[in-house]
Amino acid sequence: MNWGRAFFMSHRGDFANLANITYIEKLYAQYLSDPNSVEKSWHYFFEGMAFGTSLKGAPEGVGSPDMRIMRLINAYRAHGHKGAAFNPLAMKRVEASEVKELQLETLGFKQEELSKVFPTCGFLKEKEAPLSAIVDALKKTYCSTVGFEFMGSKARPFLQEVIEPYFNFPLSREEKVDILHNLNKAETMESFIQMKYPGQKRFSLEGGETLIPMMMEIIYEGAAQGVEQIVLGMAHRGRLNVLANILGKKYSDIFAEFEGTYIPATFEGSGDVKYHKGFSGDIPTKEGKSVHVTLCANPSHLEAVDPVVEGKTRAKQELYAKGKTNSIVPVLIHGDAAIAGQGVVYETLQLSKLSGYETGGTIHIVVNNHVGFTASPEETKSTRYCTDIAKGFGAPVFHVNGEDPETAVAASKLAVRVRQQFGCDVFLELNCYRKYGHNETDEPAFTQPREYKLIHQKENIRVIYRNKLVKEGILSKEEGDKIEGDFKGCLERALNDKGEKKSAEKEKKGSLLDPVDTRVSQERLIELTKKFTTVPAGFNLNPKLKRLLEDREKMILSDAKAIDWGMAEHLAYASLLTDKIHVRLSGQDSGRGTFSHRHAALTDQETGERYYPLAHLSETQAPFDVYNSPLSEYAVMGFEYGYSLAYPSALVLWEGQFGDFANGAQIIIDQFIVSGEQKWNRLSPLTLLLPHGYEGQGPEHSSGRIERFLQLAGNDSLTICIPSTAAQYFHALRRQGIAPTKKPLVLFTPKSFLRFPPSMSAPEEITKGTFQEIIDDTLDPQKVNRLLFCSGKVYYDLLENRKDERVAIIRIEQLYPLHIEKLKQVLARYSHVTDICWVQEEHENMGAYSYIRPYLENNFTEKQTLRYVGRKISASPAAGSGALHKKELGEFLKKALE
Ligand SMILES: Cc1ncc(C[n+]2csc(CCOP(=O)(O)OP(=O)(O)O)c2C)c(N)n1
Repeated sequence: MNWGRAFFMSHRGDFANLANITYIEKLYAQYLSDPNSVEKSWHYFFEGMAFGTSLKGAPEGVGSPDMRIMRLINAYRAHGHKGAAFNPLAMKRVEASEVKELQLETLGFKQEELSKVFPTCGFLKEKEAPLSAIVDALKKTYCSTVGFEFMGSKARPFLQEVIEPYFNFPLSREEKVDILHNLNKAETMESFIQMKYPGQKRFSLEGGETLIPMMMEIIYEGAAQGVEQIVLGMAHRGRLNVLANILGKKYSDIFAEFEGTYIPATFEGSGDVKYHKGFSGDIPTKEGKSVHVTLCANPSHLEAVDPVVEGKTRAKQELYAKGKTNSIVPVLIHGDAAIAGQGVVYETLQLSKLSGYETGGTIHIVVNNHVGFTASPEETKSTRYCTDIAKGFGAPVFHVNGEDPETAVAASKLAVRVRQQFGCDVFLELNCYRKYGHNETDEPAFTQPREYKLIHQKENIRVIYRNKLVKEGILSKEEGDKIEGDFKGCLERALNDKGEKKSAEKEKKGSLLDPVDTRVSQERLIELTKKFTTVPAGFNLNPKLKRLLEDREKMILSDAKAIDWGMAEHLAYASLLTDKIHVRLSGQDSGRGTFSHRHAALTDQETGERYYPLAHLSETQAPFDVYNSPLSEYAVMGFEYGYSLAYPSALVLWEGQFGDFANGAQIIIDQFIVSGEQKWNRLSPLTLLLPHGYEGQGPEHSSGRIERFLQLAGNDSLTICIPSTAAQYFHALRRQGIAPTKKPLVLFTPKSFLRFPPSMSAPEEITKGTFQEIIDDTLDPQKVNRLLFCSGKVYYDLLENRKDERVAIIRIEQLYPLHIEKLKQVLARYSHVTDICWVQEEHENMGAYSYIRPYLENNFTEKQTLRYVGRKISASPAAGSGALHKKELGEFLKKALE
């Protein structure tokens, strides 16, 4: 029986009558000669069939010769990497013959058939060849020093074309000598620092020096394929090497940082350790082009920089390449333990194909030294490879051997071509080792004795490669020695240069308390409102939204306090956009708004198409982008932070669904947004919109954790506001868009009172007002005998329950930086009042209380004291039951007002 026919009969029995089978077999023959000649669905069907049979094994000797060979070829395509020799630390090489899926018996062949002639199905030039020759060629192709995984990739036909038979990008003599130069630089720089600064941490690249020629190839091949800029993210290991030998940071500057007397003098911040710093350089290529490479500063927190790199790349693509992705490419260098363990890697990859976040594919290099600090691979991952996450995204993976730099370089060239041609992510896993411990003073043999016995016996990669070139006659031994000698001389000279000190470039930075004129005339706002409340003819608007737009149109004309928060936000964005300020807002459900208040994306009720009214204000306006993000905080906030760094003139906003969820991105907040300026002199104007307010919705829908942000703030590193009216929201947004001082802004925004009439504003407050850091009461101060200071929603609870006109309520709308002068002015008006409370709805150990207390007390008269009124200390942010929430509220309001 024809085995292929049996397969169809058993697997597709429902439609497989004989006529069908003849037809399918014809198609199959056509597919075998040219996989692209059959219709796509058949293409996938045949692929799946061959793959499926290779997985489950095939009955011996069954099937047409073509089909049997295709099964064999596909088995190598899918499983060849399991028999490839890319791990220089393998205690024993796994041969292809030991891999079950590649064994002849599994694939339905008998050993006796090895000498039998079979069709080669296009794998070899020859139409036919003995089975042994085909198997040999397959082994050379798929089980050499590079392991390929690409079965789920759209680049598969292209890759097969390039790889089969024998993956081989011939390198010129010049390219080979270049590889040696790069290995030499990589190794010599490390050993030089080790000699001159023994015992200092540098997170040496030794054992993984092949990274440097691979990176160079990505730059060179990138330039040849139209790349003009690379945005690079990497962790500690090998970073100094990349800074010097790729980006061209002066060796003397690097050495200077090793000196015990080194104090950073280039800006006023507190700085960072040398292996976290960013840098950028223009790298000339052989064709006379130049590639600008930017290495992003990053914290110790591994992989946290990934989404930042993506956001930065996206912003650059929009700014400099009209949104095209081919000339600006993100490259991420990972460690094996980090890529396998850190969830942000997954979150970042999840962004890779989404229209609001895609960057045309990232080139990933995983420096797999088979150890994470002291942990062995079997302790750090459940998957076969540390790169297995790539498969879920259809990204090809090339596993290369650091001891075969030529193939690693060739695979890097291939990775660039795949990225440029298919716009997808691609992974290069550089299998290597770590010559020393986690840092240079660590003893690695405590935990990896067997590996380190092997590592100590190893010849340096540079020496292995130099000997290879000498053996091949490409280089004489003397030429090899000269390359080493020359470079050492260069390092010695740099060591003597390092004394030069850079003088501090003290930029004059504005204050966050400088007033900013955020007013917009009513005529202009009316004009803009007409635009964003109109949809194109024929657009099927939901009737409720039709009413909402009509209401918005009326709000701006009304004399009453009719402008709600959704409208105020629209007015702020519309005015900024027509001032040519790009607005980008992203977060879960940001288009409509979690609380159905925004509706910046309207959906046609018939076609499902989206219309963005704010993108249709004028021909010359700046772009308006609002994106519903995937359900991630960490990566999306990181992305927006990166975007804002590269596009500081834009108003970039990340919105939490509830402020409570922002702590999923705590690393981005702590390590980048708040401290980035102090550590790296990097200013980000990112805005975080964090819905906050106690409304009885339980512990995870109440608090954006004001206390955390206040504790993090210092050095005027950010602004923290909690506006209580729609107009204040408008002014805060506009101020952030146009203020010359570009710093992050954390805006605690309301939820239920998005539509709460007392918090709405009259047009006048928008057209004539400005952001008020502190809002005093309007009572006659002389009659006041109690002062209640507060922030946020509790103001309205106090107002509603106030019976006594002698109790003044003062709102602190900007918590950081606190406007001390204004605070003093307010206190001066009530200097006779001794009963002063801080009232908050948050628990005593949360909210702004601990932060604000000293600021208030330091400005009190001797007779004045501060009383805390609010919820008691608690480990949980809010009560789970609505009734308990109300009871607590009632109790503390009573204390404040009675
Ligand atoms: C998020 C995070 N957790 C823990 C650490 C501490 N740490 C620093 S390096 C390291 C091991 C990293 O291993 P790997 O990713 O394989 O890179 P390698 O150091 O081997 O190059 C750990 C756990 C860290 N820096 N970041």
